[in-house]
Parts: sequence; C-alpha cells; structure tokens
Amino acid sequence: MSDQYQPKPEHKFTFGLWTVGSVGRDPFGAPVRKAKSPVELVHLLAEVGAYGLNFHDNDLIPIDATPVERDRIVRDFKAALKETGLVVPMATTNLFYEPVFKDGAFTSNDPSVRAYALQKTMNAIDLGAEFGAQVYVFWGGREGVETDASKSGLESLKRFREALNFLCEYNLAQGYKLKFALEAKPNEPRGDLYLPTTGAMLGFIETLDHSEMVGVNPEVAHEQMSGLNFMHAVAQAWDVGKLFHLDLNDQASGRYDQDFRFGSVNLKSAFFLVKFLEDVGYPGSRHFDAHAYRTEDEEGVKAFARGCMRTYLILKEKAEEWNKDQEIQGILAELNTDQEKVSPLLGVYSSEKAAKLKARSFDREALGNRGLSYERLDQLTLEVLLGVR
Ligand code: GLT
Ligand code: MN
Ligand code: MN
Repeated sequence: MSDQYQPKPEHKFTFGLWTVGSVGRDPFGAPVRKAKSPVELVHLLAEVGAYGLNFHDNDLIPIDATPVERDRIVRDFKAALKETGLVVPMATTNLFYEPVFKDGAFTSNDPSVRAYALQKTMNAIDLGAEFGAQVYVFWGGREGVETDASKSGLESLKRFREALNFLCEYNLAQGYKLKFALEAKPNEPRGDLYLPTTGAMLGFIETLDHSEMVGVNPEVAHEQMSGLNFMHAVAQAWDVGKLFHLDLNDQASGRYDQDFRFGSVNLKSAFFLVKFLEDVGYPGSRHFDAHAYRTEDEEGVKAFARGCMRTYLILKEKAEEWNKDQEIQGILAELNTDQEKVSPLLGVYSSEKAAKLKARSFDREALGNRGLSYERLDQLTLEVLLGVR
C-alpha cells in the first residue's frame, strides 16, 4: 500500500462504534461475527488508522447497566481513548431499538414515551459531552408511520419541534455548546419517516427557537434511497452554514439502506462529493456510517474500514488532478467567459440594469446553438478517475 493513502489524524476519519461493531445481523439472519466490547473497537479503529469514533448511548452503556457498571465502562473507555489517542467528535441517542420506541420517540402519541425520550436524550447528551463531543446527531429512527391513520403529520412536526426546542435549551443551560445535526432518511425502519430528505430538514430547522444551534447530518445512502443527488444536498447545507456533520457510505439506488463501504457503488458521485468537500474546505469529521458485508470476518471488517478511508484519500488526490488538468480547466474557462460582456447587467438589482436588460436584444438562436462540451468534460473526468490521464 502506498503511504500517500495512509490515513492521518488531520483527515478526521471517524467511524461509529455501531459500524465496525456490526455483528452482521439482518432481518433474515443471525449474527455472523462475535460482538466486540467498546474497548476492543477502540483498538481496532486505532489499528486501521482512524482519528476518532462516535457512539449511541447504548453502544457504550447497555440500557440496563447499573450506575456502578456505567462508571466502570466509562473509565475503561476513557483509558482506551487515552492510550490510542482517538477522540469522540460526535455522539447520539438510540431512540429506535427498544420496543418502547416502536411508534417513534419524540413524535409518539404517548406523552410518557415522549417524556422518556427526552430523559434518555438528556442523559445521552451528558455522556457525549463527558467525552468531549462537539456535534450531537438526531436520526429520527422511528419517527414516522406505516399508516397516516395513526398520527397527524402536522402534530408530529409540532412534537418533534417541541422536543428539539427543549433539548436546545438543555444544551444551553448545561453550557455544553453542542451543535445539533439532524439526519434525514425517507423510510426504513418505518414505512415513511418524517422529514425524509436533507432539504426537508433544512426547511424545518428554520422553524426552531434556536435554529442557529441546529444543522444537518446528511447520509449518502439516505439521499440516494430517495433518488437524489447527495452532493447537491451537501452543497445546499454548506451554502446556508448548516453542514455540521455527514455520514459517508454507499448504496445502489432503489434498495434498502445498504450502508456499503464508501465509494463502492457510485464512484463518480463519491468523487464529486469528495471534490466538493475538499474544494470548500469542509472542516468537520469525515464520518463513515457503513458496515462490512455480512460475509466478512474480523479481517474483512478491517479491510472494509481501511477501504473507506483509502478510497476517500484516492478521490481527494483525483480531485486535485482534476483541478489541475489543463484541458478540463480550459473547457471550464471557455464555458464561463462572458463573450458578449453582459456581466455588468447581472447581480444585484437596480432600475438602471433592469431598463438596460429590457432594451437589449439577445440572439436566442445563436445562444441555443452553442455546444457545451459536457460530453468531453465528463469523459475527461472518467479518465482522471480511471487513471489514464
Ligand atoms: C443507524 C442508522 C444511521 C444513523 C445512526 C445514528 S444509527 O445505524 O442507520 O443512519 O446515522 O443514529
Ligand atoms: Mn447515518
Ligand atoms: Mn444508512
């Protein structure tokens, strides 16, 4: 393996404990790998070169742990982090596994379930803050329906808003300074999940009391399940200063949530995503929310984790090549030249500009006849990716 693709702390590669810790259970089959303890997972991630890890409350502390067990687990985990130098940039709450959340957490019809969800999340926020997390993710795992007869779509939004407003106040009251990041998904495990896309989340965030504290955690596979272009969702979030975190993985379109190794299915989309993140200088974690194929043993899990990071770094290098490629840049420069010097008429409105624009004649036919060289541009992109440029 060439050293230039060796992950380093500055690349900020992180994995969820639940990712490399996946035992390969699926709806049709039992676990195929032995469960590893959180401490063992810290060492596995250190061995493959990750910078950090993220967890749900119950990835670390079993839901029925006694206070004494909790303290022991926290102590051992902290010692493992110290020994390996790994950090915990993000934490989250499991609000989907236990039967109590079968009809959602913050959007459940039952006020006791909603109250329990708040309690569980406050405790989980405390845990995340104790480990120095800066971002707190909310994936509405079961916030949805199978039938709209069961819950009001409008009331559910109000309940979700109420819960987030409550937790933002909690964050302020505790002085934690966490940023909240909302993760959208269109379906699975519910028939329909509320706020199914990153775009929907961005609209919803503006209705919160502390919208400045809340952004998004887009996941590649989730936007692709909706048939959307992931990089476009990321660009929109970045544009409004809301790209607080992101979940990298891959997915064939129109399938269940596959959470495959980053770049393993849609290589060109992965390339444009990495190029976007590197071009704008996204400062956050490159977090992988994916898991190894069910066919894999421990070595396969390590190969999976290494593959995610290595592919990211290769694509980063390809993005640099693309940016330096003279033919590509020549075509782009040509496409963006102001041949008829109309730029002064664009931009911020003025009545003078409006009058000039209305008086001007445009050669619609000639403009429409221009070839745009996008075939050549895309082929050049592929050739950069395929390593033949
Ligand atoms: C779960 C889900 C992910 C979420 C995680 C955070 S848990 O694995 O499939 O998309 O990001 O709750
Ligand atoms: Mn995710
Ligand atoms: Mn997923």
